[in-house]
Amino acid sequence: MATKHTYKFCFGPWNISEGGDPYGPPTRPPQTFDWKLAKLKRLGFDAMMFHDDDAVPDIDNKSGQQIRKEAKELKKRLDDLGVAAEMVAPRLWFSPMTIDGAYTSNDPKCRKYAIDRSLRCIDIANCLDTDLIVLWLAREGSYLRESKNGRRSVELLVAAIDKMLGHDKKVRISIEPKPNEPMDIAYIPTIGHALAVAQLTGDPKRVGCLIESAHALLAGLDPADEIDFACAFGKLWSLHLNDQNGLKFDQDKPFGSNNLRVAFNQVRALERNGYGKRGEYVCFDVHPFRTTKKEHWLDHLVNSRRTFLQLVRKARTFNEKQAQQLISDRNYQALDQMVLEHLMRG
Ligand code: GLO
Ligand code: MG
Repeated sequence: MATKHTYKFCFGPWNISEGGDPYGPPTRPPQTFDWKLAKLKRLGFDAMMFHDDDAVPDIDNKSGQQIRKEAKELKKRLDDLGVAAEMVAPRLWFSPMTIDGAYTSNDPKCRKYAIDRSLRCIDIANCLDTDLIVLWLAREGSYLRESKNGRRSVELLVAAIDKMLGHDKKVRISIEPKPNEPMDIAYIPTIGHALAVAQLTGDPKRVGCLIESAHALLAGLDPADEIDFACAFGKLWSLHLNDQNGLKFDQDKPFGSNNLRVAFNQVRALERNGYGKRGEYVCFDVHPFRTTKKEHWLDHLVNSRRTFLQLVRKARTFNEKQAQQLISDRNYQALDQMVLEHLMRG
């Protein structure tokens, strides 16, 4: 029987995007960070996730002292609004220093930049009172395999993570795998890869993972299986729910938008593993469609949360006893129909 607990929700400032894509300019005017923050609580969310430069803009041109000062000012604003900081992620894919990768760049100066910036990111997390750092390894891969050495890249990743673990004895690192985009092929495409890398670090207990539904789908995997796999290791520390229509660009559609059954199975996996009971958040890494009008700007977030909660209800009212009988009888045809009818019932 599913255990009952309430979930806490989160999104990041980049989830209120302006509609630009590689083929055309923004379709909505920019909104300020303050506007986004003010909306968060009102929409039923509890926390915000941050890139280091969402928290401290223009971070590369500021001293360590200035960065900590601005992060503390942000913390005060978050406290006043009753909003927590879920995690901080070093945005290692914008700078000219990370054109050829960050931790796995072929240029030692660029690798040093990436590590130094990650340590500043940990300082920001400290000021925001979160011990969670997320590493989406955006440019750790290659456009052509001959340009890098895969074995060395694993060693460089481990060395970079070890530097972070050494910088702060309490920090936890969550690796967010993705198989491609922006790279042709990435080095850490799945949760299995992320957790295997964790084992090579100096303190594997403090290295876990973050699952994004769309990234699992892009790797040809079922996100629910990725959730169960990570939870079997006690390593699912954050979650980016969204949806994806097959092997296309990373679409970041609203949760459940493309495949309700796959979404239902993710929620069932979260329920059976007690995700959220140790303070983990359900984050939606979703984007509004490019066509979205200004007045409907936040609907993808509201809808994702609403779908999630309805699927929690569906997971909790799923007739497990009947399902077990069908499983014992090996009547998977009836089980299939039972799931469909359960999802179609109002
Ligand atoms: C892109 C990623 C991205 C990360 C975010 C946090 O595909 O999902 O949105 O989650 O930058 O590091
Ligand atoms: Mg993500």
